[in-house]
Amino acid sequence: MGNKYSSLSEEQLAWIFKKHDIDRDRKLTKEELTRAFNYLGSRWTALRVKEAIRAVDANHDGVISLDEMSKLIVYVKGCRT
Ligand SMILES: [Ca+2]
Ligand SMILES: [Ca+2]
Repeated sequence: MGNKYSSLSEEQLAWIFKKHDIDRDRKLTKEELTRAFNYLGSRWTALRVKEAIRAVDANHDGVISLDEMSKLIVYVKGCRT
């Protein structure tokens, strides 16, 4: 099984995540993150979103802010599926 995310640069991933900030409040909600992961062709999107938020949501407000997004990119690049 390949790693789709690792073939994308950090800049491309940042662009994709920012693009999926639908309401442009500079935060990614669970719903926005779900769309982003779907766009990336992720399997088990709901599970992956849950895990990603748990891994990078430093202040536990349930959304990914811009500074948390840089951690999200590192996290996603480490993903295997
Ligand atoms: Ca948003
Ligand atoms: Ca947060």
